[in-house]
Amino acid sequence: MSSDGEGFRMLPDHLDRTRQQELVAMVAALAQEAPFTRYVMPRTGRPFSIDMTNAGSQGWIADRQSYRYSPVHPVTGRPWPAIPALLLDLWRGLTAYPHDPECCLINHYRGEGAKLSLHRDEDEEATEAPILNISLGDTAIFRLGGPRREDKTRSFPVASGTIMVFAGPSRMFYHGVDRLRVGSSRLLPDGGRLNLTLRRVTRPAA
Ligand SMILES: O=C(O)CCC(=O)C(=O)O
Repeated sequence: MSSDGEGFRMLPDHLDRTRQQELVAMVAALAQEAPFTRYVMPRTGRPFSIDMTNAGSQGWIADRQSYRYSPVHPVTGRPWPAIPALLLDLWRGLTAYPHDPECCLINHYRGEGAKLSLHRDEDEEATEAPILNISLGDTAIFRLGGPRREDKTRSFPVASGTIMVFAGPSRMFYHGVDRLRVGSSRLLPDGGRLNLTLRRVTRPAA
């Protein structure tokens, strides 16, 4: 495990191969209920280079209007499937946060050209809650900065089975994915990478 004193923890190999396979199968089942969608960015309408879906009472969506949370899938209009117990157990075991997450955003990086530009997760009310990040499949070159966009950034590889926790100050740090090391893992039947982030969206009642 590595920890940077700013609330960021990285746990390589936290998930063994069997657990990773279990999570991949779980995502496939969730995607039957809530299909992966290619969102577009507000205003420009430019498509993301990755596909997304969600589990939970809240799902993160993007369209020409805004980035926001929605209780229903933007295409099917149905509520998102529940967050599986396995993921809730990871959250409860690895974060000290006393309330469950409400969203599991699932990103599918299919291969070459798939990336996520530097951004902060700031559409949640409960920004005091950590974010738990799970990587499956191809290694990502992850970029982590500081609280301001202009802060210095560093990049490092994040392999399948790694969990990262962004708590404390690091919760609001800029971050993104530069690219994949395409073909570095055989976990996903068609290659690529899945990333799951567990998020608390609403602020729990006092
Ligand atoms: O794919 C990743 O590891 C980063 C995901 C992320 O930053 C996000 O979903 O906001």
